[in-house]
Amino acid sequence: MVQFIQTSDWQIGMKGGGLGDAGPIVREIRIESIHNVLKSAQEQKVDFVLLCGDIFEHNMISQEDVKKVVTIFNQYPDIPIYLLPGNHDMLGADCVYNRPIFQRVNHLTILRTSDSVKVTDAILHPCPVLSKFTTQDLTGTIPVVREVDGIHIGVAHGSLVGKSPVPTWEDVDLPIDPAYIDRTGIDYLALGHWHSHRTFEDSTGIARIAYSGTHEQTKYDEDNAGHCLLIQIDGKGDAPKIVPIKTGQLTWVSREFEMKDSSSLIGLEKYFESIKGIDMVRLVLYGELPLEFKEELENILEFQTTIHKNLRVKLDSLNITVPPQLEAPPDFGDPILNQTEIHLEQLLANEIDPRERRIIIEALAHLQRLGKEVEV
Ligand SMILES: [Mn+2]
Repeated sequence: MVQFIQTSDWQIGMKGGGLGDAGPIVREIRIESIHNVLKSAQEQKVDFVLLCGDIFEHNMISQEDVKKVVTIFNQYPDIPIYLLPGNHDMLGADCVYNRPIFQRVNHLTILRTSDSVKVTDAILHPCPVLSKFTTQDLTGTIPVVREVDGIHIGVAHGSLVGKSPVPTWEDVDLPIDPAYIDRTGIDYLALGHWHSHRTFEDSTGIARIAYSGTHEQTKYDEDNAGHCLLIQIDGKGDAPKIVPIKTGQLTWVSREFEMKDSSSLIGLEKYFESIKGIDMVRLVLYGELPLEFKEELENILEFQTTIHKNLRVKLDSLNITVPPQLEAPPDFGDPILNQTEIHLEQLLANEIDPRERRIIIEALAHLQRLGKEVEV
């Protein structure tokens, strides 16, 4: 019997581009959540932990971040760790794992070659990434082991060809043939690279391939991220037991919200009330909102930035409509303001690009506000 924790894609040192002020918070939490992975290993008393690549975001990672990760490894000295480099922390002259600090971690083994490694009742078959642009099947080095004793586990980092839910780069990048299980007779293939947890069956319908996904979600469009896997295989040929364990701390939500009129603001506030515990919020507002409610919308959104760690709002598809009173310009009692008003109205009448229109409408709104102040 063999029992282990599978994890991958920690992407330590990730910039978190587009997350604004939350970038540094997300970076620190990614490091903290490593504890959730290794604590699970400790609690479950597993034989080892398997890291399936992209532990670091890149090989030029700061030594400070490296030391943070090694410090955590050292807090779990009884757990053997087997680490397969991926495409972000790829093997080569500048590989992060060439740094001397890693040679001193006694319970850490870097899987640098495709030589098999025996660990308790299991035989690991590592498939290290040697080129980011490889078109050859990464698992091609795994021997046929159908008649060989022991529980055989392939360890790789790449994309199962044809299994990506959407046809994206993930489908062709670092290819892995899903039929390899059937060809080689290995018991299980542990994969990294995709950030979502996924399992795949062999030709007999037994799930023998799994991505753990990243231990802590990295961006808005990932689903089922933030886990490690507890894998148990009782004996050669037995169906692996694959149990996801939650390790991620941050909660994410991404949603589109339609604005119809001013009552939509009440709906928006209710929605925010329902997601107040969520850390990371991405909102796409679309539809129409009368100009006079734009400031209230801005106030709502500004307040929400104090509730969530990150609030990203896209307003490109929201059409701010001009109320009738703007079309009949008021007399500001000031010739320059009046002239500006007429000029902006003319610009608006001739402009069809919605983005440009929004800028002109905003200018008109500011002008009206300014006009009122002048009156006072
Ligand atoms: Mn990768």
